[in-house]
Amino acid sequence: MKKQTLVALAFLTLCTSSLFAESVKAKKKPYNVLFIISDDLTATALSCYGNKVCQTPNIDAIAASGTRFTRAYCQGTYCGPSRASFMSGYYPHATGALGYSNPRPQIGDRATWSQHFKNNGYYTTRVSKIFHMGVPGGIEKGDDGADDAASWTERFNSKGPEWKAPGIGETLEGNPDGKRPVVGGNTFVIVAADGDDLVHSDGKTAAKACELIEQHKDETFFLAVGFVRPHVPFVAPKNYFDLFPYGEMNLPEKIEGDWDDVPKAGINYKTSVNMKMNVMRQKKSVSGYYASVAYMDAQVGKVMNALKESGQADNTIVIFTSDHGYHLGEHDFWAKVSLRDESAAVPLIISVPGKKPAVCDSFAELLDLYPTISSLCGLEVPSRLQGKNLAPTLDDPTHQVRDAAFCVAPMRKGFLLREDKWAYIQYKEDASAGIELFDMHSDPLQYTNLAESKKHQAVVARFKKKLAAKLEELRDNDLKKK
Ligand SMILES: [Ca+2]
Repeated sequence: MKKQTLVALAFLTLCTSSLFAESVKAKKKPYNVLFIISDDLTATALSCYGNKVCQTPNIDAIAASGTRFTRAYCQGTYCGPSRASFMSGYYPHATGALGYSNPRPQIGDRATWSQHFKNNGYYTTRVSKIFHMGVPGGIEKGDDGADDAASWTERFNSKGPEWKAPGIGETLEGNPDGKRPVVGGNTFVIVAADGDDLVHSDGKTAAKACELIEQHKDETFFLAVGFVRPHVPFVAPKNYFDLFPYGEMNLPEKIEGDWDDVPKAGINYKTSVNMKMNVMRQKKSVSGYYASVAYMDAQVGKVMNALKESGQADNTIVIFTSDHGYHLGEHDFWAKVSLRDESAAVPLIISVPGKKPAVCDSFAELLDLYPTISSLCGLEVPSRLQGKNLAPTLDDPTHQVRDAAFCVAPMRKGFLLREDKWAYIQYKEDASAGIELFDMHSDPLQYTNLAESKKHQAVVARFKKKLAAKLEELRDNDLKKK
């Protein structure tokens, strides 16, 4: 064969193979989605958000490969309204889903977030808690809770023993003389449990998620994995408790007269006082919470490992978040519901293959997940959705999506507008149950309420108007046309 012919043949082969590569690229299957959500997890408990005691290497690894949002907020500060909101794509006061039911009656046949993916050919499944489920009650039963069947191709629950798990247990709440036995319900209880990770709900959830990834790796999947820790009861295998001896736990600084300038509605529903927890029990609460976080983080690691082994990591968008935050003794507040930053802010990491890791300070809302992930996967973004598309922040972390985050605490008829400089909290739509205003530049831990200060009345007036306009805007939506 002549040299020229050989060169021509080589050139032709090169062209065909690159054409082939192009066509494979064009036909490449759409991104899978792996959505991991923890329950009652405050960002402040994660090492990638600066916690020095509680180490969360597996969540940190997702943050190291994705965009970590430093100012992400939930839309409702407890399970029911928060989950109904980001799954439906509407604010709690748009659907009226303010309690523990799923939003289906309010949204009619409109597709929820996962249902939108299902309608677009995705194998769509959830393991454990995505819509509201009672913890520990619903987990002990292993039932569907307030789940929405139409949102999934398949769904799986992870029954667990919760507070009944054998081990060393103690009730911390309402137990000043130490005589109260370990109890169920939404109560501060710790159990350093016998046995391994698989005894508990989250261990089973991780195992099922790993199995599903392997089974469905050749399809396009939307897999939602809901861990129930660190929601109370703080139950985890004993080895996780050994990492956090309670005597070594530090409590947030306590300031004399901290509650004096706060309206009654602003004192959280669980406090060191009404829970009758002395400093020892407060430290045991922090230790139990961290043990639960470390246990949950280890389960996240198992799922991420299965994704890697499936060969799908390069084609899967991973999201890690929580349904709301949590107090661990700041202002002597505990748990959720409060509209302070510890409770209203959430950890949020979005990792998209091929995009540079980054930290983004734009205000983000969990409500943004539905439009953002739909857009990243090339699906239509329904114009009726009330969230914003965060995708531009993943290419340019300095991009600002909104000037304020909005969050509610229906149990307290409370509203939060969180701007860069100000956190404005109002109780009742007419503000008759009080207002809190914090200067987040000079007082980031929110110790001084400026709502009554003469100097700040113009700021308060501006926020009153802004809140009324926000409520009006979000209530003016397509849900009226049933
Ligand atoms: Ca929750």
